[in-house]
Amino acid sequence: MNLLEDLAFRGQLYQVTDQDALNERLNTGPISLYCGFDPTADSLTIGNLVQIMLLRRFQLAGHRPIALVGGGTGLIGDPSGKAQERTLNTADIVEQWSARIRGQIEPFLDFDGPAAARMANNYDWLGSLGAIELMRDVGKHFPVPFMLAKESVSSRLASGISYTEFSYMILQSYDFLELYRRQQCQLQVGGSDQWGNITAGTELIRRADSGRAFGLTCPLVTNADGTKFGKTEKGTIWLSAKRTSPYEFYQFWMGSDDRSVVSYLKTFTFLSHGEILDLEKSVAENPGQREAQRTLAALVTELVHGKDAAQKAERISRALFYGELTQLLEDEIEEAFHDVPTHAMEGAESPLINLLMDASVASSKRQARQDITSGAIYLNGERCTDLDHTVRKADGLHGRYIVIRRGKNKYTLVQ
Ligand code: 485
Repeated sequence: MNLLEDLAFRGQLYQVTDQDALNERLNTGPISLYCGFDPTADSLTIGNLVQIMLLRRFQLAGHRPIALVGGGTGLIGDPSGKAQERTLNTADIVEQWSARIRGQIEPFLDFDGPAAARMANNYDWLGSLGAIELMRDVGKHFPVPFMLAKESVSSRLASGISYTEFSYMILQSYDFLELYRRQQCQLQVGGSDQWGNITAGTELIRRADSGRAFGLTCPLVTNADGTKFGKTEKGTIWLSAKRTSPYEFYQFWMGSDDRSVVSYLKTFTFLSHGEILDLEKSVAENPGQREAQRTLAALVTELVHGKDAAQKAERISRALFYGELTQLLEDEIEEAFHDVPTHAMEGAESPLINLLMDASVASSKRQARQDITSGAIYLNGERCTDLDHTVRKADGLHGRYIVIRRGKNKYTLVQ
């Protein structure tokens, strides 16, 4: 099976400028291709991971990926898919974020060998591009009606768009031309929101250099219920461990819906088609076992955070699931419960009923009693139905933590 067939199996082909011609081109030998990432935050998200994986898939098939960080375009702001004008960030911030993002992409690609990857930063050429040169040599190739017809612009004509964002597509097109000239880059990939910018680039290459280049987009990943992918109640799922801990990251994938998990396996793992089809069968026949979710969570967490972090996340997850909290190390407890309500217990001991009220687990003494007698209260994973129980500091995990669980999954961490 060739690369485009593999991408089709994985649901990664949304639009291609000329699929037959691209297929032919890929069959004649290695191609250089690129994808751009704008530094609009200090970290990429799992949305960007789709294209990082795509670059890697091309590389594994023998092609040469270029990951471009938009140190220049990040100063301007892409209107694609945005309902509102962005606020501009300072040059300092954009430079810092460019370095972070570069560091996040690099581990996924191989920088040696015949299909060695390259990194690029469009500030290197956009930073010194003169206004006269841009408007005279590049602008001439952009008829205004062509620009107005792009979805990214037309959708903003009523609500408002500055000349800055209106011109963004010219810069992205210029990047493509630049990489076409410098590195014989013949293909640009991106998410479906990038189609307008990408085809503006192939058009510029044709007009300016009579050159042939291709564009390919992937569908934007969505949740089964149509909500925005990669967002949880707590926010976006980032690749940076500082923003989304490896355990939260793991839990996000673990929580995938049965209707989506197979498509996530196709998009976010390098599993073979056979392995994916086996997992699809397991979703259909044994959904309760969540084997597909567990495989997905383990593989993506390992890919982004490494083997140790993935195993740790798995251990925390299992310990919570089976209530085996005593098996967790001190830092694992902190990681597992870093976002649950906490309470600092005063003194070395406290009657359980009082503690439940002090820690706001129960709203009244009556409620506390009822929760205890009905068996809804667990201390460090053990059910406690004794109304006279006294919680002692000495019983704490690692001498300092009591994890209270009320009902199925309402946790409070007592220190
Ligand atoms: O020459 C280029 C310069 C910048 C860009 C691309 C080529 C970045 C692009 N304009 C953009 O805004 N991309 C988004 C980003 O950086 O977060 C997202 C896209 C998404 C996917 C991802 O980047 O919204 O579809 O392409 C990699």
